[in-house]
Amino acid sequence: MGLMPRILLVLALSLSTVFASAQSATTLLVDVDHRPSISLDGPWRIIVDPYRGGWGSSTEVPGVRGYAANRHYTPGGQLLEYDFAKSRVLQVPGTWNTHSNELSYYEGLLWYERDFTFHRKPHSRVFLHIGAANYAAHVFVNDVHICDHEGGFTPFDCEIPQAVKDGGNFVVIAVDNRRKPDRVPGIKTDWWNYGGLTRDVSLVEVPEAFIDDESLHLNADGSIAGYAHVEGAAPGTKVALSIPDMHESLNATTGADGRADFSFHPKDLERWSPEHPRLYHVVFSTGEDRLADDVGFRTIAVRGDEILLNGKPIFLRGVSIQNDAPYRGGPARSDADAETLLGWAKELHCNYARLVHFPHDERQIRLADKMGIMVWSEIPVYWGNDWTNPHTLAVAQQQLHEMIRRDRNRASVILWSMSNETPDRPDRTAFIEKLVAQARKDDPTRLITSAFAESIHNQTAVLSDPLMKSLDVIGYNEYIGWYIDTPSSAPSHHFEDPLHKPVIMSEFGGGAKAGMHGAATERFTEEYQAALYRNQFLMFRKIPFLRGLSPWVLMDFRSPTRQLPGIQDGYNRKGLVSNTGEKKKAFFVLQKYYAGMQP
Ligand code: GCB
Repeated sequence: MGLMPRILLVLALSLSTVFASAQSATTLLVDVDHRPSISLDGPWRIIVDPYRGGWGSSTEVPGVRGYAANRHYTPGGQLLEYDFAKSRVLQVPGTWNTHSNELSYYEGLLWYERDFTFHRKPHSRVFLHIGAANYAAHVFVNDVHICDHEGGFTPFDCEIPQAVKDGGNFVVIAVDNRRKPDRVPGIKTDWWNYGGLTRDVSLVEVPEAFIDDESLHLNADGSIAGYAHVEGAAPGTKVALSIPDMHESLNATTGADGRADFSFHPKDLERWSPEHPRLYHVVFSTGEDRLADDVGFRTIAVRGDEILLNGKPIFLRGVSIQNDAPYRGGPARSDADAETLLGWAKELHCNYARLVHFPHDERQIRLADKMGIMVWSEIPVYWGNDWTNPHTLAVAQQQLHEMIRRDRNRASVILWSMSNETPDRPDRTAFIEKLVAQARKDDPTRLITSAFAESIHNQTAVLSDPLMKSLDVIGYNEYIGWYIDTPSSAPSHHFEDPLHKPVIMSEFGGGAKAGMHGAATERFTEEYQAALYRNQFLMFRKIPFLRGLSPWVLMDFRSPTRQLPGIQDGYNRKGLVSNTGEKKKAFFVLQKYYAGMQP
């Protein structure tokens, strides 16, 4: 066959292939942990695809020779230039960047495939729940394109309408983690861009009418209010709510919007707090569907420059936590990872953690609820973003929406953060103010914040970024003693808060290589880092509106921009603990400081 007929044949085959048009995935299911599901975690087959040939067409739409079809090579069969069944294996959840040296720096397209058996119940709906795929995902079941999703750190659900069969099935997911200016985050970050299906993947089957969203919170007047949203229900559908430990059983009916609203005054409520992280088992039910959750009840508010938990002023004794996994590396994704990270925070006597710079694994937030650690949760609007690009804004808004929807029932979460260290310019301010407005609408019960980069002149910091006026709490990152000035200069610095809002020192710190000792003036020694912390504490005494601290950072984490040989070797070394679990001197300095601050 000549070249021309072959091209025509491929074209004809491509056109004859029928693809359901892919809807963009929207997060639908909340509280998936409390639903029966079929885990698709474990070994998946992968094909690394830097030249993007897996689409099987010149456009990024799957063609007949594309990997989505999951065909198998046979010597006498049709030409095929891939075969998942013969390809290497990668564990899900996980990342390809820690799979092998060859993939350590890989940023691009990679295809995952896995077979599964399924027996569908009558009158059900089936969703593929993906805890997180960094960064863009294109999902196919039995060669039907079921959805696309953008944003690397939040869950999404793709409905599998007809494609799933009784018996054997396969799912192919193309994940693409190229950094691009219009993505969120943009091109430059101080963390590793771990690509892949980084969190759990499961199949969730629900009845035709099911609870896709629910929420309960405590109001300032002592009442509890909330709702369950029933997808696929006619108006007037009954929904029951039961909270056995409160001896509460209530009924409500759905309105035209599918929501059944609840409101009641609990008797003898034990409020959630770090000292007493009480959670109540709550159960919503409607028709054949039942959804349980474990929920704490507390209020969070600001009064002038104070933060009030349950009406009383609090100080946030915290630490910043990146999502790297202790010991193993790669993204944190297991109960053990969450227990180690938050366990160290508890050892430090923390009552708060800043989880940066993107929504962390849901397990960490659920554990924070149980351990009594208040949480700052953030979307990756970070450093430079494409402030005037509507697509970029839409992607940031989607990540904000998905974060709030996933974690809005966690009492531990007190702060939604819109951004970190963004430049003071009008288009940035307009961009983030849109996010603030959305967060207030999606969740009027929490405080809104952002972290700002230091802006210090003549040892004076005036908190005057125009974005600050839209926020409830100001986060300030300062690196006095590391990027600017010397550690011992800290106490002579002066802070002004013209807006009279509560301020959290959302970052401060310096690098130290675990086990490296020397003079307190020698950078990267444990002694330098410890001295830096001691000097910061002297400075904090003179900031009357300071309401919390989250030093940078709990544990050393991988970052491609940290290249000092023998010291950094690809890690940001500002951890209080090394990535292999060694506690540095500054860990104990902070521990003692926080011990002295406990109520
Ligand atoms: C910052 C950033 C954080 C960096 C840190 C550092 O201000 O918010 O993402 O990792 O400084 O180590 O420089």
